[in-house]
Amino acid sequence: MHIGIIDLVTNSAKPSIWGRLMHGNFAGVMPQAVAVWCENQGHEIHYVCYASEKDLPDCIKDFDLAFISAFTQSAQLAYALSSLLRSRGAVTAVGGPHASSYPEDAIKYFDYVFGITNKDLVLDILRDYSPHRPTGLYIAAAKQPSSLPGVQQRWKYIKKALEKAPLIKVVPMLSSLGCPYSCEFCSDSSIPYQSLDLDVIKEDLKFLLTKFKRPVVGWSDPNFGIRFNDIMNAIEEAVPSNTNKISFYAESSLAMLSETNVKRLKKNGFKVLLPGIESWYEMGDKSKTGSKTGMDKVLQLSDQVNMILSHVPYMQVNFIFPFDVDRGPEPFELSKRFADLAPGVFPHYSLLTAFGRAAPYNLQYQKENRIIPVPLHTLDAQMAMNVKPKNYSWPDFFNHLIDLTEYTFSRRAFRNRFKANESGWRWLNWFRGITSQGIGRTKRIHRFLHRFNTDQTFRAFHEGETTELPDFYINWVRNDLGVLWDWLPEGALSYDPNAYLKTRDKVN
Ligand code: B12
Ligand code: SF4
Repeated sequence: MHIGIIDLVTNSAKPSIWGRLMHGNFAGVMPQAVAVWCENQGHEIHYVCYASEKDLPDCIKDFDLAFISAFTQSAQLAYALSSLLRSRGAVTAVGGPHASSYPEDAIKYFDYVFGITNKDLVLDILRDYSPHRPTGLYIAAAKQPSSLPGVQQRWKYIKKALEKAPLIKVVPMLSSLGCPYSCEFCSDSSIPYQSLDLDVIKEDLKFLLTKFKRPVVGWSDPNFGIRFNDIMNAIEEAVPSNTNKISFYAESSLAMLSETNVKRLKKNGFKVLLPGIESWYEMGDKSKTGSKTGMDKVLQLSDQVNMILSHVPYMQVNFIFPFDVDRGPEPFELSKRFADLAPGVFPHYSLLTAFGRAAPYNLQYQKENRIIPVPLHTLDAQMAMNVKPKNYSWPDFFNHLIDLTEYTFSRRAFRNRFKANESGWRWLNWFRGITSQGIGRTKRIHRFLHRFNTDQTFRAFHEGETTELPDFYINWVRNDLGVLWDWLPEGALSYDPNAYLKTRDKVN
């Protein structure tokens, strides 16, 4: 068979400067793993990392079967692409965060929708890939795969994706799946933690040293380093310590980042750490702050983060607003104090988003009738938000967010960050700060807030008084889809925001 594997790493036909430089580094491990599994069965594979509209001609081939990998923010792009590929005779399948979060919507536009996926599930489809229309088939394995193809096996696909990353090339690797913590908003809160084969990881690291002078590896683990000593021993066996031959990036929890562990990370070439604080009032277990909340938590974590930054040159810390415990200006003011006390960190603010059935807690929001059906495409956790805040009016919330973002991307904050960072890294923070990751985002949120204040229908939609989609959202999707807008199936901008509550475990 001629099989297409398309990884949608953006949802935009024309991405920002940051996106143009970085999108090639956002390619997922799973689409590449699926490519390896199909190739090993003797099929002809065409892998595409879709990073902008320029890649579209590469996606439109005469496939027998096409797998599309999509985050929810790429849902409409995936639906449009599926309808275009189906018109050329392909059977289509979707996998990735969107398929796991909104399977009941995705089955309207794909023949197959993959939840948790392993090799057997993919091979089953290769044996019988008959079309399922108008309603697709949702399929999911009982548990996460126990192994996945390593870098050597995925190499030709990794190489192809990295052609889209002109500046820094980050190779995606995984050392574990799932997580032992259970943060209410997270898709991994109910997925048990498991390590992947350390021997494969060692071989992969040695292999990478033959491919790049100084490889950069980004660990895609939901929470890297849970079995800290095991993974460090494996890295040390493959790459001699203190040589900085490979640079590593990882998302891990602060609970794991004690000074002893951080020193070992430094020795092994870890350059970028991205822990989540998420909330000043909750999730104390993963930051080892226990029952400490508010300013006590700010003081403890700013100390810890400064300690980490004295060993590892770059840190982004992730926050989510507004949790149901958040109320008034305090959570935002606490984040400002944190920025003052830990000026070297790049703060990343995500908006509370209930991605369909991704996390069990989403049922609660659905029960409370608080989910607003903003188009899936706009769910990037950056500007549009689909959970009605519990203790804020919409304008109130966005005013607080703007105030915080302006504070942490003010001239003063830029200066402080610049001074607190190591030489080369300070420019990365400066650059991120002036793009859509910092000041650029503030401007966009301002425009968004302006709508709440001036457009009655926009406000009514967010208050749940009407389900009629404001033109603002329609235009947003149309602009981003580019020429694929014409292929978006009718009705594909709307969906049932409470489908999880209605169907629970059943999708088909
Ligand atoms: C690593 C990671 C990233 C990396 C790498 C992304 C990538 N391309 O894989 C980076 C940093 C680039 C990233 C970026 C973003 N991320 Co992210 N990220 C994660 C993280 C931490 C781990 C995901 C992972 O790789 N797990 C390992 C894989 C093997 O397991 P899995 O995800 O469970 O996948 C299983 C199935 O879904 C299936 N599957 C997965 N992909 C595919 C593909 C095919 C073809 C098939 C058949 C099956 C299949 O098989 C897997 C094994 O069972 C999760 C959080 C988490 N705790 O899971 C968030 C998460 C996936 N990210 C999320 C978001 C929102 C984003 C951003 C929008 C953030 C932002 N505002 O910029 C961007 C979007 C980037 C994009 N490509 O569009 C959300 C997605 C929710 C959703 N429904 O869309 C998550 C779930 C976090 C959350 N809020 O809960 N992310
Ligand atoms: S620690 Fe991270 S990966 Fe684990 S459940 Fe919490 S947010 Fe998810």
